[in-house]
Amino acid sequence: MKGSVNLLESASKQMITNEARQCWDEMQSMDNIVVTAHRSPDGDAVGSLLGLLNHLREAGLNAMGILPDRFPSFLSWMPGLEHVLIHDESPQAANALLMNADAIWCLDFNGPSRTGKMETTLRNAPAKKWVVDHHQNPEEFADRLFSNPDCGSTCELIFDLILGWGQLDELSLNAAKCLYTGIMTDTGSFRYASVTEHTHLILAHFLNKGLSQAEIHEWVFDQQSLNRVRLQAYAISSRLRVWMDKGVGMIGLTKDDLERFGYQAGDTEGIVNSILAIEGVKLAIFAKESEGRIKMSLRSVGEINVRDLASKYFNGGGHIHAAGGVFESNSMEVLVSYIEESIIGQSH
Ligand SMILES: [Mn+2]
Repeated sequence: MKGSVNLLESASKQMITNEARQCWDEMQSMDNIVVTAHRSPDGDAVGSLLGLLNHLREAGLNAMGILPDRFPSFLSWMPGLEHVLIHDESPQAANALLMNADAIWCLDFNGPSRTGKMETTLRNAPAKKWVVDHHQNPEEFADRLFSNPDCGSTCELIFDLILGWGQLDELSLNAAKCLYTGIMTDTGSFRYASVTEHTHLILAHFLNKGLSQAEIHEWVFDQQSLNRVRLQAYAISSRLRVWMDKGVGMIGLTKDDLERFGYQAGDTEGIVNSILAIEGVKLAIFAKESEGRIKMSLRSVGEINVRDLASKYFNGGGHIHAAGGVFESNSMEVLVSYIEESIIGQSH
């Protein structure tokens, strides 16, 4: 039997380096620090942003958060959101913050294009750019890149960063709640293969600090609007197609479907995983009409690499088992034909 692992020894090595420590030292003489994350932010994006932001502000640093667009309402309980600007809603103020920043932490994304309309300002900002991320193939735009595609969440990497700074005692319960949330949502509540002993050591540390995991699960999963629950049920009962012999399942929601259930950001989260829960389905495709195009979300189990499928067919990318992209049409029928000709036509 292997011996028990230690929190520091099992941490992601790239987070425990002199280079990572230098970020902390350099921040001490900085006037303006910005922490940002990707557009359509999920639990890991908002969790890592707020985990780091709370920690920096509690240490007396002048740090602000910027999200490209609004976070889903099931994350609105998270501490520190009052220090986060939404770029879509106040572009001038957000752009001014970016252009005046001394350092910009770029969390949970592997290239500036993942920040949508914020991309140009992010590229042009003279600040030092420090990336912490777990997506494959990071683009070379950062002054410092802390990337570990084997890690289950960016929140885990932020925990390791703070661990490497020697500041676990200073990590507050508020910051811990944010980091816990991202680890939870990016690992399907700690079930994916990316979860390690180290992940559980982090969770143990949080619980030891007094974090109530039952509360967080309830806030994230059990506060859904009636519309959202109805939309998710409708998606499964009326919009699911399965090519059982190919092990492929797909749900496509049109603009009309979304409007019928008063769609809010985050309402379709999790639908793609419920497709994968069907016995025999190895590839799940979720499609959602948005602004004249169709946004694609792909999940797989086993050998199927959805990052490759997303980049080949939907101009996208992501992880091996979770990826996304775009289909340049607003017709679900056209999309279904395209999928049948391309992906379904192939043998998996
Ligand atoms: Mn993530």
